[in-house]
Amino acid sequence: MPDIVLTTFNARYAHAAFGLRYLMANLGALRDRASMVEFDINQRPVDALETILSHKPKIVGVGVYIWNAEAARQLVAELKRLRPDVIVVIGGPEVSYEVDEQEICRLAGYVITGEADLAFADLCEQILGGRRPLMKVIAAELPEFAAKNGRSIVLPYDFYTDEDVLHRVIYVEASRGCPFKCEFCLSSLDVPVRNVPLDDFLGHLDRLLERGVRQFKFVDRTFNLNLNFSKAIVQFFLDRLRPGLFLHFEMIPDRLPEALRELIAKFPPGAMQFEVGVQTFNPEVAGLISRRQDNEKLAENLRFLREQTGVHVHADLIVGLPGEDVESFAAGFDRLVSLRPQEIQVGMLKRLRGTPIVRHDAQWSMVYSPIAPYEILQNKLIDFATMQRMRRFSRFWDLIANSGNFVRTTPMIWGEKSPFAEFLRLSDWLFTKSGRTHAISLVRLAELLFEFLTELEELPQQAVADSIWSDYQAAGRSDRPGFLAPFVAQADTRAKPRHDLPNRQKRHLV
Ligand code: B12
Ligand code: SF4
Repeated sequence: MPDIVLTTFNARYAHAAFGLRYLMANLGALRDRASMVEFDINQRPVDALETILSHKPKIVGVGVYIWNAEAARQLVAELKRLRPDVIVVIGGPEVSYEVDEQEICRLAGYVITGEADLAFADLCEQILGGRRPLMKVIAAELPEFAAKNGRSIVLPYDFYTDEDVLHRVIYVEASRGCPFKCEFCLSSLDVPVRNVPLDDFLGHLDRLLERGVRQFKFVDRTFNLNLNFSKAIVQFFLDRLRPGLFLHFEMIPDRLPEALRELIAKFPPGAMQFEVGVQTFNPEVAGLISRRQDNEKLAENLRFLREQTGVHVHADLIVGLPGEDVESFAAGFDRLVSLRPQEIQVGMLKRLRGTPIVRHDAQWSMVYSPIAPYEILQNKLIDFATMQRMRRFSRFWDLIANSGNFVRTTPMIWGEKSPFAEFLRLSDWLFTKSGRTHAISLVRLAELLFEFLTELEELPQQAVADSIWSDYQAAGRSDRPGFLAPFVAQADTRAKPRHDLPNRQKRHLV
């Protein structure tokens, strides 16, 4: 029976807990006395507790994040009721700030703030050695990847199990930290950027490839910060191109030097995905939230990616930033649509614990939900009712445009007009019609889209039907929906889908 159980609730089963694997890998001599049990937020905390207690642990370490704040609180509360003798150690971004304000921190025996790769091992050693520290809140010293003196972080990749390799996203990390200071982001509080030891890291990537991993998600905040480093990693994969290889990177959008461009352009369509944080195109708003961004360079880079590479671009915009009204957001959205990223994530601003965005609360009358993920409810420029419309806009954009289910039909929604204005009109209409933003089947959505485009936008029925039918088949379906029967033949003209890519990306490719 292990003395230490490390646990967390992931956002979904497919997301493995990378942080816990770091903690396991760095337990040193205690590694054999520890085990890791993971859950996802769709599982009941009480059932998770039963599994955890069946291991009869002395110490339970819980990873607390914005997506599991409530589940983790319940787990710890019930655990302490049942087994007050078990020592609970919590850590993770959600409990690294505002510690005094959180019930889970009051309930836990210890809270380790920051990067606990080494600090968790030290604490366990003290506790199990009968030397319990008096201080409840422990600020982890910044661990190093290649320390000249003292301990270095051990990379955790051997802790991905065969089940992880088969069924889950494999997270990898080439660097930690971010040099930028965007006030809404937790990474703005991070300390200097540190690279992992390259050779060791590439050796691990090689072994993961050998074990069958094809999809790698880099969690680096700014993958393209250090050119030589990012080039070496991209070149590594280029030398090992194989069917199904899929690499996800988060990029700073205004930095794509020629040398990196050349390498990226060599990857086949769909093999790379870039998450590009645009957030706002309004320079005054960007200034207010301390975000440095060259909009012209960003646009040029996006154009390059879309015109000269097969990269799948996922770009982010935020609704509700201080100083940004709907008109300004609309202008930014339209500008982004014209740059043709495959996906635009319209994210609602969140007040993450510890982030300096709160300095705008009074001046811009920011009102956030007190419940995780702490989304904006209204501000001085966008009232609650309008914010709700924007939330629905975001959801419907995800269902229709980002999903890749309506690649050809989506641009018909605005034609020559403003994509924002027309999509907002559709979003308002869809909500009036269906009364919901979730649990709408694809066929129903296609039918509603047909009705909107032909009756409200007055587009020719045949053209809209052809477009929807072609999108429907491109998504790999052949059952002709009833509402299309008067317009299209039952013929199966499905394109052969690529089986080696994630679904959404695959649909955008067809
Ligand atoms: C992967 C990821 C996700 C995955 C989920 C992963 C999972 N396992 O379920 C997905 C994509 C679903 C996701 C979603 C979101 N995410 Co996210 N995500 C990440 C990301 C990119 C990587 C996390 C990671 O593995 N990091 C590497 C490891 C080594 O670091 P770590 O996890 O922080 O672990 C260290 C410490 O936290 C600590 N620690 C961790 N566990 C434990 C346990 C114990 C016992 C102890 C002592 C210490 C400890 O020690 C670890 C080692 O140093 C981070 C950014 C980043 N690079 O960290 C954001 C991040 C965690 N996400 C964040 C946010 C805001 C979100 C979203 C709200 C974003 C959005 N716009 O919707 C959503 C939440 C959705 C929801 N349902 O509410 C914030 C964190 C906010 C918070 N307080 O938790 C981060 C930090 C991004 C940021 N810069 O702001 N995310
Ligand atoms: S938004 Fe991106 S660039 Fe800005 S602080 Fe966060 S990780 Fe860094």
